[in-house]
Amino acid sequence: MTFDIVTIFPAMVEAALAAGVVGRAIEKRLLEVAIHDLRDFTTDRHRSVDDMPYGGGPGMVMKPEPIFKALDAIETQRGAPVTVLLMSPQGTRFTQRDAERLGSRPHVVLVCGRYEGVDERVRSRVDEEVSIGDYVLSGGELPALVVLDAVARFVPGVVGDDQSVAEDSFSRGLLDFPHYTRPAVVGDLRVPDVLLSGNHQEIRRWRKQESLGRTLERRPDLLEHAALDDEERMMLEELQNGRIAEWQRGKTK
Ligand code: 4GX
Repeated sequence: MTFDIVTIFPAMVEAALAAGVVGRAIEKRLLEVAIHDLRDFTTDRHRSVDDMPYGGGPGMVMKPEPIFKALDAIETQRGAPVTVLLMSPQGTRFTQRDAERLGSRPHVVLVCGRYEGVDERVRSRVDEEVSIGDYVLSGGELPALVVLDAVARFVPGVVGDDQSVAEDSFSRGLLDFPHYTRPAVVGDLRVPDVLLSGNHQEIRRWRKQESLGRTLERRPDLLEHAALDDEERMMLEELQNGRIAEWQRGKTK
Protein backbone atom coordinates (compact mmCIF):
# COMPACT_ATOMS: atom_id res chain seq x y z
CA MET A 1 0.00 0.00 0.00
CA THR A 2 1.20 3.54 -0.74
CA PHE A 3 0.56 6.73 1.19
CA ASP A 4 1.32 10.21 -0.13
CA ILE A 5 1.36 12.99 2.45
CA VAL A 6 1.07 16.63 1.37
CA THR A 7 2.38 19.03 4.02
CA ILE A 8 4.30 22.25 4.65
CA PHE A 9 6.21 20.47 7.47
CA PRO A 10 7.79 17.41 5.83
CA ALA A 11 10.42 17.02 8.57
CA MET A 12 7.73 16.67 11.24
CA VAL A 13 6.03 13.84 9.35
CA GLU A 14 9.30 12.15 8.34
CA ALA A 15 10.53 11.86 11.92
CA ALA A 16 7.34 10.21 13.17
CA LEU A 17 7.38 7.51 10.47
CA ALA A 18 10.84 6.16 11.34
CA ALA A 19 9.86 4.41 14.58
CA GLY A 20 7.84 1.38 15.59
CA VAL A 21 5.48 -0.85 13.61
CA VAL A 22 5.08 1.65 10.75
CA GLY A 23 8.83 2.30 10.46
CA ARG A 24 9.51 -1.43 10.21
CA ALA A 25 6.74 -1.92 7.62
CA ILE A 26 8.34 0.80 5.46
CA GLU A 27 11.74 -0.92 5.77
CA LYS A 28 10.12 -4.21 4.73
CA ARG A 29 8.50 -2.39 1.73
CA LEU A 30 5.01 -3.45 2.87
CA LEU A 31 4.21 0.27 2.97
CA GLU A 32 5.56 3.02 0.79
CA VAL A 33 5.20 6.53 2.18
CA ALA A 34 6.09 9.56 0.05
CA ILE A 35 6.15 12.96 1.74
CA HIS A 36 5.51 15.95 -0.51
CA ASP A 37 6.56 19.47 0.51
CA LEU A 38 3.68 21.69 -0.62
CA ARG A 39 6.14 24.56 -1.21
CA ASP A 40 7.72 22.53 -4.04
CA PHE A 41 4.45 23.07 -5.97
CA THR A 42 4.44 26.88 -5.71
CA THR A 43 5.54 29.15 -8.56
CA ASP A 44 6.13 32.52 -6.87
CA ARG A 45 9.41 33.89 -5.46
CA HIS A 46 8.22 33.53 -1.87
CA ARG A 47 6.87 29.99 -2.29
CA SER A 48 3.52 31.13 -0.81
CA VAL A 49 1.06 28.45 0.24
CA ASP A 50 -1.47 30.77 1.94
CA ASP A 51 -3.26 34.05 1.29
CA MET A 52 -5.83 36.43 2.84
CA PRO A 53 -9.49 35.31 2.97
CA TYR A 54 -11.90 36.85 0.42
CA GLY A 55 -14.53 38.78 2.37
CA GLY A 56 -12.05 39.72 5.07
CA GLY A 57 -11.58 38.41 8.56
CA PRO A 58 -8.72 37.03 10.61
CA GLY A 59 -6.25 34.31 9.65
CA MET A 60 -5.04 32.95 6.36
CA VAL A 61 -6.36 30.35 3.91
CA MET A 62 -4.36 27.76 1.97
CA LYS A 63 -4.19 28.56 -1.74
CA PRO A 64 -5.76 26.03 -4.10
CA GLU A 65 -3.16 25.84 -6.92
CA PRO A 66 -0.21 24.34 -5.00
CA ILE A 67 -2.53 21.63 -3.62
CA PHE A 68 -3.95 20.93 -7.11
CA LYS A 69 -0.43 20.70 -8.56
CA ALA A 70 0.65 18.32 -5.80
CA LEU A 71 -2.40 16.09 -6.38
CA ASP A 72 -1.80 16.13 -10.17
CA ALA A 73 1.81 15.02 -9.64
CA ILE A 74 0.78 12.24 -7.23
CA GLU A 75 -1.97 10.93 -9.55
CA THR A 76 0.46 10.90 -12.47
CA GLN A 77 3.05 9.03 -10.43
CA ARG A 78 0.65 6.48 -8.93
CA GLY A 79 -1.65 6.11 -11.90
CA ALA A 80 -5.16 7.11 -10.79
CA PRO A 81 -7.35 6.34 -8.96
CA VAL A 82 -6.01 7.52 -5.62
CA THR A 83 -8.18 8.11 -2.54
CA VAL A 84 -7.72 11.69 -1.33
CA LEU A 85 -8.38 12.43 2.35
CA LEU A 86 -8.42 15.95 3.80
CA MET A 87 -7.69 16.18 7.53
CA SER A 88 -10.16 18.65 9.03
CA PRO A 89 -12.22 19.23 12.17
CA GLN A 90 -15.23 19.62 9.80
CA GLY A 91 -14.77 16.03 8.62
CA THR A 92 -16.64 12.91 9.66
CA ARG A 93 -15.14 11.24 12.71
CA PHE A 94 -12.49 8.65 11.88
CA THR A 95 -13.21 5.20 13.37
CA GLN A 96 -11.69 1.72 13.38
CA ARG A 97 -14.23 0.82 10.65
CA ASP A 98 -12.78 3.54 8.42
CA ALA A 99 -9.27 2.30 9.15
CA GLU A 100 -10.25 -1.22 8.01
CA ARG A 101 -12.09 0.05 4.91
CA LEU A 102 -9.17 2.25 3.81
CA GLY A 103 -6.66 -0.53 4.48
CA SER A 104 -7.62 -2.20 1.19
CA ARG A 105 -7.12 0.91 -0.99
CA PRO A 106 -3.90 0.75 -3.01
CA HIS A 107 -3.12 4.50 -2.88
CA VAL A 108 -4.21 6.91 -0.15
CA VAL A 109 -3.29 10.61 -0.19
CA LEU A 110 -3.38 12.57 3.08
CA VAL A 111 -3.66 16.35 2.67
CA CYS A 112 -2.55 18.29 5.76
CA GLY A 113 -4.04 21.77 6.11
CA ARG A 114 -2.75 24.58 8.31
CA TYR A 115 -4.06 28.07 9.17
CA GLU A 116 -7.87 28.56 8.97
CA GLY A 117 -8.10 25.76 6.43
CA VAL A 118 -8.05 25.29 2.67
CA ASP A 119 -9.78 27.17 -0.15
CA GLU A 120 -13.22 25.56 -0.53
CA ARG A 121 -12.47 24.58 -4.15
CA VAL A 122 -9.87 22.06 -2.91
CA ARG A 123 -12.81 19.92 -1.78
CA SER A 124 -13.66 19.23 -5.44
CA ARG A 125 -10.57 16.99 -5.46
CA VAL A 126 -11.16 15.39 -2.05
CA ASP A 127 -12.91 12.02 -1.61
CA GLU A 128 -13.34 12.19 2.16
CA GLU A 129 -12.91 14.88 4.81
CA VAL A 130 -11.71 13.23 8.01
CA SER A 131 -11.62 14.41 11.65
CA ILE A 132 -9.75 12.48 14.33
CA GLY A 133 -11.75 14.08 17.16
CA ASP A 134 -13.51 17.15 18.47
CA TYR A 135 -10.56 19.33 19.45
CA VAL A 136 -8.62 21.95 17.52
CA LEU A 137 -5.07 21.16 16.44
CA SER A 138 -2.69 23.55 14.71
CA GLY A 139 -2.40 21.46 11.55
CA GLY A 140 -3.38 18.27 9.78
CA GLU A 141 0.01 16.55 10.20
CA LEU A 142 -0.76 14.80 13.50
CA PRO A 143 -4.20 13.68 12.24
CA ALA A 144 -2.58 12.33 9.04
CA LEU A 145 -0.10 10.32 11.12
CA VAL A 146 -2.94 8.97 13.27
CA VAL A 147 -4.93 7.89 10.20
CA LEU A 148 -1.87 6.36 8.51
CA ASP A 149 -0.99 4.35 11.62
CA ALA A 150 -4.51 2.98 12.14
CA VAL A 151 -4.95 2.13 8.41
CA ALA A 152 -1.47 0.59 8.03
CA ARG A 153 -2.24 -1.94 10.78
CA PHE A 154 -4.80 -3.54 8.43
CA VAL A 155 -2.23 -4.09 5.67
CA PRO A 156 -1.25 -7.80 5.77
CA GLY A 157 2.15 -8.33 7.42
CA VAL A 158 2.41 -4.88 9.03
CA VAL A 159 1.35 -6.17 12.45
CA GLY A 160 3.19 -9.39 13.26
CA ASP A 161 0.09 -11.33 14.27
CA ASP A 162 -2.91 -11.02 11.86
CA GLN A 163 -5.04 -12.68 14.53
CA SER A 164 -4.42 -9.84 16.98
CA VAL A 165 -5.60 -7.25 14.42
CA ALA A 166 -8.83 -9.11 13.68
CA GLU A 167 -9.50 -9.74 17.38
CA ASP A 168 -8.43 -6.26 18.40
CA SER A 169 -10.97 -5.22 20.96
CA PHE A 170 -12.05 -2.16 18.99
CA SER A 171 -12.65 -4.20 15.84
CA ARG A 172 -15.10 -6.23 17.93
CA GLY A 173 -16.63 -3.10 19.46
CA LEU A 174 -15.53 -3.76 23.05
CA LEU A 175 -12.84 -2.32 25.31
CA ASP A 176 -9.79 -4.47 26.01
CA PHE A 177 -9.45 -6.67 29.12
CA PRO A 178 -6.68 -6.04 31.72
CA HIS A 179 -3.17 -7.30 30.98
CA TYR A 180 -0.52 -8.47 33.46
CA THR A 181 3.05 -9.70 33.24
CA ARG A 182 5.65 -10.91 35.76
CA PRO A 183 6.13 -10.62 38.66
CA ALA A 184 2.95 -12.12 40.15
CA VAL A 185 3.21 -9.80 43.17
CA VAL A 186 4.43 -6.16 43.28
CA GLY A 187 4.23 -4.71 46.79
CA ASP A 188 0.63 -5.53 47.73
CA LEU A 189 -0.58 -5.68 44.11
CA ARG A 190 -1.33 -9.21 42.93
CA VAL A 191 -2.10 -10.67 39.51
CA PRO A 192 -5.65 -12.16 39.60
CA ASP A 193 -5.46 -15.85 40.60
CA VAL A 194 -7.42 -17.00 37.54
CA LEU A 195 -4.58 -15.88 35.22
CA LEU A 196 -2.10 -18.07 37.15
CA SER A 197 -4.47 -21.06 37.29
CA GLY A 198 -3.63 -22.53 33.89
CA ASN A 199 -7.38 -23.07 33.34
CA HIS A 200 -7.75 -21.65 29.84
CA GLN A 201 -11.51 -21.95 29.73
CA GLU A 202 -11.76 -19.91 32.96
CA ILE A 203 -9.21 -17.36 31.69
CA ARG A 204 -11.15 -16.88 28.46
CA ARG A 205 -14.38 -16.36 30.40
CA TRP A 206 -12.71 -13.93 32.85
CA ARG A 207 -11.33 -11.82 29.98
CA LYS A 208 -14.76 -11.64 28.32
CA GLN A 209 -16.29 -10.63 31.63
CA GLU A 210 -13.69 -7.89 32.18
CA SER A 211 -14.09 -6.55 28.61
CA LEU A 212 -17.85 -6.40 29.00
CA GLY A 213 -17.67 -4.89 32.52
CA ARG A 214 -15.28 -2.16 31.46
CA THR A 215 -17.27 -1.37 28.34
CA LEU A 216 -20.52 -1.19 30.31
CA GLU A 217 -18.89 1.12 32.86
CA ARG A 218 -16.79 3.37 30.63
CA ARG A 219 -18.27 3.23 27.12
CA PRO A 220 -21.84 1.91 27.22
CA ASP A 221 -22.37 3.58 23.82
CA LEU A 222 -20.13 0.92 22.22
CA LEU A 223 -22.43 -1.93 23.30
CA GLU A 224 -25.13 -0.86 20.82
CA HIS A 225 -23.02 -1.99 17.86
CA ALA A 226 -20.80 -4.61 19.51
CA ALA A 227 -20.63 -8.04 17.88
CA LEU A 228 -21.38 -10.30 20.88
CA ASP A 229 -21.56 -14.10 20.87
CA ASP A 230 -24.20 -15.99 22.90
CA GLU A 231 -21.96 -16.31 25.96
CA GLU A 232 -21.18 -12.59 25.89
CA ARG A 233 -24.85 -11.64 25.55
CA MET A 234 -25.63 -13.72 28.66
CA MET A 235 -22.71 -12.22 30.61
CA LEU A 236 -23.80 -8.72 29.64
CA GLU A 237 -27.33 -9.38 30.80
CA GLU A 238 -26.01 -10.56 34.19
CA LEU A 239 -23.80 -7.52 34.48
CA GLN A 240 -26.69 -5.23 33.64
CA ASN A 241 -28.90 -6.96 36.24
CA GLY A 242 -27.23 -5.06 39.05
CA ARG A 243 -23.98 -6.98 38.87
CA ILE A 244 -21.86 -3.96 37.94
CA ALA A 245 -21.22 -3.20 41.63
CA GLU A 246 -20.18 -6.79 42.31
CA TRP A 247 -17.79 -6.80 39.36
CA GLN A 248 -16.26 -3.58 40.66
CA ARG A 249 -15.71 -4.98 44.15
CA GLY A 250 -13.97 -8.00 42.62
CA LYS A 251 -11.67 -5.65 40.71
CA THR A 252 -10.37 -3.83 43.84
CA LYS A 253 -9.79 -6.98 45.96
N1 4GX B 1 -8.98 16.30 12.98
N2 4GX B 1 -7.05 20.52 12.46
C1 4GX B 1 -6.53 20.97 10.10
C2 4GX B 1 -6.58 23.27 9.26
C3 4GX B 1 -7.71 22.90 8.37
C4 4GX B 1 -9.03 23.27 8.63
C5 4GX B 1 -10.04 22.91 7.74
C6 4GX B 1 -8.36 21.82 6.42
C7 4GX B 1 -9.67 22.19 6.63
C8 4GX B 1 -8.14 18.32 12.88
C9 4GX B 1 -8.83 17.40 13.69
C10 4GX B 1 -7.78 19.68 13.29
C11 4GX B 1 -6.99 21.94 12.76
C12 4GX B 1 -6.25 20.12 11.32
C13 4GX B 1 -7.27 22.77 11.54
N3 4GX B 1 -7.40 22.19 7.27
N4 4GX B 1 -7.93 17.73 11.72
N5 4GX B 1 -6.40 22.39 10.43
N6 4GX B 1 -9.25 17.58 14.95
O1 4GX B 1 -8.16 20.10 14.36
O2 4GX B 1 -8.44 16.50 11.78
